[in-house]
Amino acid sequence: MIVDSDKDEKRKVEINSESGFNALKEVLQFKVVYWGPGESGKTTNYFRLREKFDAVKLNKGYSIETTDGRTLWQDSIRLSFYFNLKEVKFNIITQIVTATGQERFLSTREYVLDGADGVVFVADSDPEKMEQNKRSFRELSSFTHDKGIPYVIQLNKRDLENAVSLEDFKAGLGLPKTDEFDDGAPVVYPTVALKGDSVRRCFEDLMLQIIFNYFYN
Ligand SMILES: Nc1nc2c(ncn2[C@@H]2O[C@H](COP(=O)(O)OP(=O)(O)OP(=O)(O)O)[C@@H](O)[C@H]2O)c(=O)[nH]1
Ligand SMILES: [Mg+2]
Repeated sequence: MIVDSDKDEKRKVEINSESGFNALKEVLQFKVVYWGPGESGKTTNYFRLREKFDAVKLNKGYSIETTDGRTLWQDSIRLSFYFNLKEVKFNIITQIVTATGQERFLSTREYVLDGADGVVFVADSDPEKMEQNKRSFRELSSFTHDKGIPYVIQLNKRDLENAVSLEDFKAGLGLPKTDEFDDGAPVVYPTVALKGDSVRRCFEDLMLQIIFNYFYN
C-alpha cells in the first residue's frame, strides 16, 4: 500500500507487511536526464546502465529512434534502489531518460528535461565536436538556469586516438582547471561508454548529489 506522507509528491510512505510485522519505508522518485550534442553517446550510456542495473529495473525500458539509430524522442527506463539514511530505509525510484541531440528536435529536448532532478551532460571527445559541446552545454544551462539542478559532466569517447585533452575541454566550456570541486566531486568524468567504462560511477555520483540536494537544499 502506498499513501501520501506529505504534500511533496516525490515522497511517499510505503507500508508493507512482510514477515508478520509492518516495515515503514519511504519511497522517493527522481528523474535523471542524459543531455548532450548529437551522437555523443547518450543512448550508449543508457544501454550500458540498463545492462549494469538489470537486477533492479522496474520495466523493460524503451528507445524511440529514427531508422538510422538516432534518438527521435527519448530512451527511458525505471530503476529501483534502496538507500539507508539515519536508520530510515528509502526506496529510490529513478527514471532515466536520454534527450535527442539532434538540432531539429530542440522542442522535444526541452520537454524531456522537464521535471529533471539531475542531468548527466555527455560531451564528445572528438575535437571537431567542440563547438557542438559548447552549444549544447550553453543550451542546457539556459534551461536549467536558476533551478539549481545537480549535474555531472561526462567527457565520453576517451578511446578516440585524437581525443581532445581534458585541459582544452575544460577551457572550452569555462570549467575550473582543478580536477575536483571543493566537495571532492570530479569536475569531469572521462568515460568510454562503448565499453561501459565509468558510466556507472558517473550515474551513482549524480544520484548521491540528487539525494543530498533533496534532503539538504
Ligand atoms: N569510440 C567510441 N564511440 C562511442 C562511444 N560511445 C558511443 N559511441 C558511438 O557513438 C555513436 C553515437 O552513439 P549514441 O549513443 O547513439 O549517441 P546519442 O548521443 O544517443 O545520439 P543522438 O541520440 O542522435 O543524439 C554510436 O556509433 C556509438 O557506438 C565511446 O565511448 N567511444
Ligand atoms: Mg540517443
